[in-house]
Amino acid sequence: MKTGKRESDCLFLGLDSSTQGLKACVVDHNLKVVYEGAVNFDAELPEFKTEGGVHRHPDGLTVTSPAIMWVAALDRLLQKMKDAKCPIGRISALSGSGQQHGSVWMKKAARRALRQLDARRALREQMEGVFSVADSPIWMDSSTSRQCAERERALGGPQAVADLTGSRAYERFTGNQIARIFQERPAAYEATDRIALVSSFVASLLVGDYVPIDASDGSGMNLMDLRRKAWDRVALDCTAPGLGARLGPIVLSHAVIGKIHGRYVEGLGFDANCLAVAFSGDNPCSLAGLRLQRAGDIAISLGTSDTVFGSLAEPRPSATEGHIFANPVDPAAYMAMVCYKNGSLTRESVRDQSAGGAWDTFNGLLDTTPAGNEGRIGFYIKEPEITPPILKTGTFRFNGAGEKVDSFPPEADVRAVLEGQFLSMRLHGAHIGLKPSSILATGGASANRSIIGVMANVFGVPVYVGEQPNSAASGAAYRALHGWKCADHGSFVPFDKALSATAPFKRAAEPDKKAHAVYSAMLERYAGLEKQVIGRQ
Ligand code: ADP
Ligand code: XUL
Repeated sequence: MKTGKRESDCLFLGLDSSTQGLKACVVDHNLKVVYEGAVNFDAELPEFKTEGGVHRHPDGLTVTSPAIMWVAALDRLLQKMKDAKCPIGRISALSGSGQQHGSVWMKKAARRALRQLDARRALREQMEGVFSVADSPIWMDSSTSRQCAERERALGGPQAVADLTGSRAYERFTGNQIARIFQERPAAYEATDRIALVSSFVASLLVGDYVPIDASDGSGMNLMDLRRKAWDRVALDCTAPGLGARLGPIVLSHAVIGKIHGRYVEGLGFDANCLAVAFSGDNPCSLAGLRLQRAGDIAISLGTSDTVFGSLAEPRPSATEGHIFANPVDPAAYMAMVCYKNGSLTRESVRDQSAGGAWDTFNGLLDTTPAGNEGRIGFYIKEPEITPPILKTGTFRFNGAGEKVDSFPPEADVRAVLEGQFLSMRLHGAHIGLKPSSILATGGASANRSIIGVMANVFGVPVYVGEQPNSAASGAAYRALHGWKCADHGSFVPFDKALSATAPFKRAAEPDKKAHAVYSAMLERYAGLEKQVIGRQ
């Protein structure tokens, strides 16, 4: 399909429906950012009463977000773009990113509503009542241990599930969430016509129809055969009956999935020919945004979740940790990742308790303590953890002699939370082949140079940052450009060829050799204490 347009006239939009908010990034053909905007769920849509974008349920394990909140946020963000005079009419292609694993449950009425979207009425009003499950389970949920055990039994054990789908069964992975809803709310399952991921759902709102799930975000479900990029029949059947029809097809991540719906042409001035490229997960989109292609190029994202990831030619899925996903920009490649639930929100809670709620104070306290924290090591498990799996929450502190203690001085807590997080990333990342020669840091906390400094020292490599800390939204915009180029060319164009401009990253932290040696010596002790904490559950 020839688009018939000059690239230099075109703009590309990336959306990122993340845990705490919805963001937009528009770039030109040189990847120069021409617009950025955001809607924060807690602050700007207070009627949904979320904290950090989510509802935590009393069982301590179930975490959901209202699907209609994501709908309301999209209208609000698009209006902001219009009000800011973003040149919407020049956007030739759009794509998006979504928090991974979350599921959106739609009744038959949803498809009708999507197809008939009307520019004169709020999106929210038109989508109200079309969900069979109004509160979407999201990635922070850890309530499906039973369903995970059932999946591993049905498919031949954790290694077999990992070999097939790229990951052993994980509580937050969509297939296990679907199994729980089928078991506990059969009527809701029965009433469901389509189950989308957060990414494909937001795409549906823009295209005005159901759209396929992309292979990269689809890898986070425990349902897809990673190598064939197709649903696995046995994995579907052990989840719920009639699931294949409810999930719809899988496409490659650079595929064009449709054009923008007339509602947005009429109401906001989008070009009727604006293409929609398959939406994907936030981590895959960040991989695209950071343009990680070579082994040893590793990214660490410090967002609501913390993740460590990189590109990989040959997948070696692990029965104990980490994930392998289809690569979002290269159909022949993969990506490896480890994910932590105790990321920014856990750092924030230490900041609030020890530093009066201010990052400047937090950074100041960090500077008063030496690398290695005089042997103190802490595990701050505010949320049930994924890596390693620690479902019991609490703070576990050890002094230099390895004895458990009840408290640290505030400055030691500040250092311990950061050192613990980065030591864990170094330890577990290495287990799945993520050994950095340099690190690209992204996500909200990557704006903090003190935090980045500890990262550089723990890993002993330089850390780079991009122009804007949100690589998921810019990555989605780059993927829009990539998909548009492939469509224009009529066949696959390598990502690095499609993106001619060089990556705008700057060196933000250098490792200090002495500090790095301290951390290398600490790693074994850290691993031993981690085993103790896991053993206490
Ligand atoms: P999401 O995963 O929802 O996309 P972001 O990547 O936008 O999240 O990151 C949001 C987080 O960034 C906030 O929860 C906040 O703790 C963190 N953050 C923002 N600025 C700083 C800072 N200067 N120092 C440390 N953390 C920060
Ligand atoms: C990845 C994961 C999180 C979410 C939210 O497996 O659970 O990183 O994608 O960012």
